[in-house]
Amino acid sequence: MSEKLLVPDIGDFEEVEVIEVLVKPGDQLNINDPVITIESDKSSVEIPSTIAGKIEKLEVKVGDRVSKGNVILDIVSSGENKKNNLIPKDTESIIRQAEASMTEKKDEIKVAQQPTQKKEQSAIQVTNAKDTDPLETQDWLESLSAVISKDGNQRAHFLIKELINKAYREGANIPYTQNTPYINTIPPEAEVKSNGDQNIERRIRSLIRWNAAAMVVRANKKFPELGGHIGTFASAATLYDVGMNHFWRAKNNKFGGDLVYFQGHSAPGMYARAFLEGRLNEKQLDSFRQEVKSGGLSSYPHPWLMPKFWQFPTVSMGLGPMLAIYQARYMKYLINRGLIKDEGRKVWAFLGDGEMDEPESMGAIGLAAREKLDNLIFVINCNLQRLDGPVRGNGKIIQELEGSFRGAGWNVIKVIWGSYWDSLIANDKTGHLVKIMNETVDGEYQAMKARDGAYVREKFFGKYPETQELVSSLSDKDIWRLNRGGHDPHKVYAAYDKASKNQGSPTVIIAKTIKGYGMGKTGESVNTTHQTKKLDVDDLMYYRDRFDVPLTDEQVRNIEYFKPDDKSAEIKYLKERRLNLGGFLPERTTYAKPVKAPSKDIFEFMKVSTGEKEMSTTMALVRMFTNLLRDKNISPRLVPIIPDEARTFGMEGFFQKIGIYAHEGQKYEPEDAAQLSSYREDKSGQVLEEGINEAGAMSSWIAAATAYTNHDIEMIPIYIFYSMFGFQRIGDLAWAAGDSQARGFLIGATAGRTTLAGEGLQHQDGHSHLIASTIPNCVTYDPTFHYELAVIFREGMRRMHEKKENIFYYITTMNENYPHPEMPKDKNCEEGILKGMYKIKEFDKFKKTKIQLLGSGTILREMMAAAEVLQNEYQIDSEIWSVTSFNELRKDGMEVERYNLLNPEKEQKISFVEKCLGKSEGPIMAASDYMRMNSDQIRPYTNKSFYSLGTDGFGRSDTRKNLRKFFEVDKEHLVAYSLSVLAKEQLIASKYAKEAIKKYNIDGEKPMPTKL
Ligand SMILES: Cc1ncc(C[n+]2csc(CCOP(=O)(O)OP(=O)(O)O)c2C)c(N)n1
Ligand SMILES: [Mg+2]
Repeated sequence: MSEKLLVPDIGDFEEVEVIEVLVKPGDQLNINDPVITIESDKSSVEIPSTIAGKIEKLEVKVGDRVSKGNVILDIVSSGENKKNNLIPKDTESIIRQAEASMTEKKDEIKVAQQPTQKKEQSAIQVTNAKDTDPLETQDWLESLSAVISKDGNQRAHFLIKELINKAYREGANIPYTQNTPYINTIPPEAEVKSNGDQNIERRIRSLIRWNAAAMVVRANKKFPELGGHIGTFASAATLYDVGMNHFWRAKNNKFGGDLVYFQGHSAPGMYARAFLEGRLNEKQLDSFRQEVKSGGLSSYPHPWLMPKFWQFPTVSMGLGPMLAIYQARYMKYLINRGLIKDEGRKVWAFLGDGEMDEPESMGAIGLAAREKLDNLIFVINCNLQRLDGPVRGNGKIIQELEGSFRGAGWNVIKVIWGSYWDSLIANDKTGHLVKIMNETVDGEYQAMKARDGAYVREKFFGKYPETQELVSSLSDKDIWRLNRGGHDPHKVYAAYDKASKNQGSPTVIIAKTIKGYGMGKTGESVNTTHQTKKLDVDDLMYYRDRFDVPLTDEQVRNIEYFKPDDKSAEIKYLKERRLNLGGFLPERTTYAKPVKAPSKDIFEFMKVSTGEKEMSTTMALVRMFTNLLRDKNISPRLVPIIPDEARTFGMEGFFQKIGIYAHEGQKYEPEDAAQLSSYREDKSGQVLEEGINEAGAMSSWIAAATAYTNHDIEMIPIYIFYSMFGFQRIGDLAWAAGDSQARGFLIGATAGRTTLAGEGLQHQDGHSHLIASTIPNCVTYDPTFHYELAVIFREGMRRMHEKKENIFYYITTMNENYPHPEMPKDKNCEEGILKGMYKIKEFDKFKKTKIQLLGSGTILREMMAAAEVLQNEYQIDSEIWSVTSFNELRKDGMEVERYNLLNPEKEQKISFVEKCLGKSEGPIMAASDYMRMNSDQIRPYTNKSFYSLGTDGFGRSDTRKNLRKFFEVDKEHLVAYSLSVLAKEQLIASKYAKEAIKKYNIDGEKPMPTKL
């Protein structure tokens, strides 16, 4: 039966041009196969077929204008005309598996929730002045205890919830409680026990502690300027060791590996463990923080400096937590798209309690809960101190974090007290002990650990007679031994076990520790702990004794490392544990297969002239994506990342075409469901639509850009953002991306201080290229024409994803519409585009006076227009150079200059700038839509007179024309400035310049735009 395929609802657009016809009569069509591409002045979008069958006749051709309801083609339908929900086959089976395992696990939970035969637990009865009827209170509490023991926790929760609901309905004003008491979340009887050998684990941990401290002390003895930290790892050693011995599975040929973000300045501990494991030797430990010579160990986790060891750069506080959240989210994205298997891998992130004050640390915790990231575990090392002093002297950081994370929907596990406290808490019949625990502020907790048992007895237990009595049979030494949860391997194990099994939400383990644990008077719990990097002999002896390190006094004085024999029980145990867990950690490897760069054909359409048709480079980019999505090899690897700007960039067509990733699919019919560019969310969606969240979007990009190492799959992330909200907004993350050896594209759209008209000071970017240039492995381009973009993009794919170079690309695109010429036939053009400049046009009719005009981005077009005026009205010849990247030219110039200076006797090399301009005639004038410093960068690499123009100063909202006039980069200013330059060089009389200034109403008295 013949049917007609009609143009669907395309939103607000009417009479839209057909720019491509992708099918022909006789073709067999499947549902969703694209048939034509249409393009408005804002966006281009493919129209997919909603009918399967054989095409009889085409009713449209390229250049036609179509509106909703127009016939595109006639088709003989094959009958299967329902729109499929296109989840890839492998994804479908993965989802089915995951769902099946979820039901199994649910059953397990049910079993676990059966009332357990718990030992009789006395209710904690906190004496409370507000309790007007303690007997009644007791009745209620006993009833609750009875429910818990008879029907289990879930029933108790249910009843409490019902009570609260009832109270609300009755009008009772129930205060919001975000906290639980200041005790461990897991009661002792619910703790899962470790099957490890605790004695041997303690001995191993002591050796790691010693070697970590020794490494820092030795380095600083040799070179006091090196720095380092002892106190942080000292507080976190148990937290790491339990993970290393029992939980963290390494990557190997059978398993993808857990991903662990180590707290940056606890790096010495990781090196010390690697030393015992035989992965690092003494010589390497002795080159801690001396990585200038090869083999040195980097101060912090820096994949750039130790590419086979560190996976994640974390030391800039706040980046670790955010990157870890998006890493976990990205892992789920890859699973839901069917690109990796769901192996139950986890992302663990170790964070400092001081670090949690960074806005980035907590900024994405809502997303983690919303996305149900049960593959994510935060461990916050609450040693109550940061660098200067207490994190919350007058408050309680653990409670504060608990409230925030609970409020956000996380599974919170507090590990506050060690096992020695268990019996005290169990015997706290009156509730006074927990009351003190709740009342004591962190400043007091810290001070107590800087003193001794007698002080704790007096200041803590001494607060109430009941608690004084509770510890009356304990000596001061016993009191001093009452340990904190984060130093107790049993408590830590139980918490990790529970966290690993949690489903449906991310987990945060909030562990209480002591900063500088074991460092004694000079370093334990004192405000200066953080920066302690030298220990005197007495401190070292104390440290040795505290952890029973088998070293003689002489060896301690020499600060010797200690590594037991390879056949010792300790080393065997340590290696065996890691063998069981699949290998060593951290370790950075990659087995990703390269992605072959797309064939040049894909870009061919960008090398021909657009004729009269005007388009922006942003639109050209979107067209290019549409084409890339047709390449079966490339398409699945593309990860478009957009922070709520798809419509700004004309990319809304991707919503329908490849879907927006949403882990729960789409639970609603979108308002615009009938439209071609409907907001389609999908479990296997490809677009990461991040909302107004540049830091999050960048974190997603980093996760995708390093998938080649973390997931062994090469992906091509393309993050498109408002260029002003790029590097200056997320500069630190971009720096971390460089360190991480990220590979992918960053696109600064709506770029250029004067090109983005109407928006104003906080929108108009005239410096992102300069910020980008600060990152050594970031390759940047500011192209003007669509063929430049095509050449740059393809080469980027080839270098990064085929040749696996550890670089990333920053390309600016603009929103100014103009026609694009065909690519010049000159065989050197492509090389020039990539190296940074090529001659695009020459005027040489008069052969009297010449000037070299360099333009970049949209300002190149102003320059070309100015050259025409100079030729036609002033008989001045010119060569016009399209500069695609001042940054790349500078890099080349620097390298060549350096070589020449270091090799004075050898034949001197010539920079690319010099190759282009060395033999040219006349002075050089360069301009871009960025600060003058952008073009100034190449000034040292030419021996000619060089003048640069640019958009220095704050932007402002106005028309493009007025902005260019204001910043003096419009055609008229460029003509006048060219004449002035020539006059200054004494190549023409100054009267021409003066006349031009007058003619174009240029006010010579106007202050610099930087002052306006
Ligand atoms: C963004 C940033 N600001 C400042 C620092 C310097 N710095 C390094 S560690 C530290 C204190 C960390 O305290 P905390 O997070 O509590 O970790 P702890 O050492 O106590 O475990 C500071 C201020 C940094 N690394 N990054
Ligand atoms: Mg701290």
